[in-house]
Amino acid sequence: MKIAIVCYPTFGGSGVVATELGLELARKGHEIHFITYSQPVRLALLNTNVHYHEVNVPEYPLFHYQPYELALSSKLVDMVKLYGIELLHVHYAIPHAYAGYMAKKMLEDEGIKIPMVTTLHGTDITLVGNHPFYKPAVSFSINKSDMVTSVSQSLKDDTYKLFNIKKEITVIPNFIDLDKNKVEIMNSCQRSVMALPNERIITHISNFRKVKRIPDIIKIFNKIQKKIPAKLMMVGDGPEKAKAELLCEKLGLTDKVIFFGNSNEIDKILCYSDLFLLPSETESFGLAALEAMACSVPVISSNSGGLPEVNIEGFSGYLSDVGDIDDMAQNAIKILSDDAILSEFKLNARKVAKEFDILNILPQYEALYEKALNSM
Ligand code: GMT
Repeated sequence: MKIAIVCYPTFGGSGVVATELGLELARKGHEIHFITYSQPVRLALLNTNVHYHEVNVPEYPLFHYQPYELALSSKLVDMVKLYGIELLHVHYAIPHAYAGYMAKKMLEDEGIKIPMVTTLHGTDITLVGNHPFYKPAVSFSINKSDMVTSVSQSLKDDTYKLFNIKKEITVIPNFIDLDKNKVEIMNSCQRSVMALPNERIITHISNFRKVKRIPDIIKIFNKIQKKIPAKLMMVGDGPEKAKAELLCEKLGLTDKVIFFGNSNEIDKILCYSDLFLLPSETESFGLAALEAMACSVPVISSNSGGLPEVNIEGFSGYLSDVGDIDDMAQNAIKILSDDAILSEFKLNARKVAKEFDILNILPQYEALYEKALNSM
């Protein structure tokens, strides 16, 4: 199949999922065209099956806001015609499904029919999309998609609850490539550079937005390190980072907390981590938790959104109510204070991650694409 993938190219989980999906489809022989405003961060090498087309929005003083959706829909039309693309897979209802629908209509005018699959990732439903300014556009874009998927059952339920959706939504969970560089990374694991042998290493990875409850992470760590020698690795960048650095200073934690900024090599940090913290306000899936579990790192998380579908209570980690930092710290200490318990949780985390192996999930997307093509 010739498939166009439209996504946010940044460090967020949706961009990672879209990129890894495209790369795996390309390995299976499909021709993949990434269409976005900059090259997706996890898209390293292009080849005959992997193409990247940049959407440029010409600056013009008349436009107070530059019209990205307009440029994207025109680019989609051009690329579909030039490469004979058969299907659009857009990640996020707004603005991607919105622009995709316009492209479909323009192509229809020229006698070209092309199906559009929309994957919902969360922010377009639970955070931004639910805002009255966007709600009609989100409902419209979902209802006009040929096929709709969501990354968790929780997100599917929320979508039906919050919007007037007439389309069937298929749950296809996020996935992980379990074998990627595993041996090489484990062999070059630099634990001794990061912490003393008796210290546990705790990690958090995100875009440091408010929804991630960054101060909770610092406060949980503060409680843990009073009982167990530990270091905290904070990976990523975003609006809450400066505040987090100040909080660490206030609590006297600066020599125990390392802020890495954005990283393309999170596997190398996760390989020496003992515990992952994700106390988010809401999380449609929690891809970062799955990435940690794939590296045998147990997870202490909130129980919001799709997290209970990924992190299994008392097995791969523990889940607490949003904001319950005492419970999260206690659970972390329970896992970290005993070598045997920690080893068991590490094994379990990897076991759960195996259920989300890309090899199990990819055929579900392929089957959906076939169905979408046959429906035209
Ligand atoms: O979590 C973020 O802030 C980034 C956002 C994104 O669009 O990349 O993540 C959303 O999509 C991910 C991939 O499907 C999910 O794993 C995240 O849970 C979801 N974030 C939220 O629901 C807040």
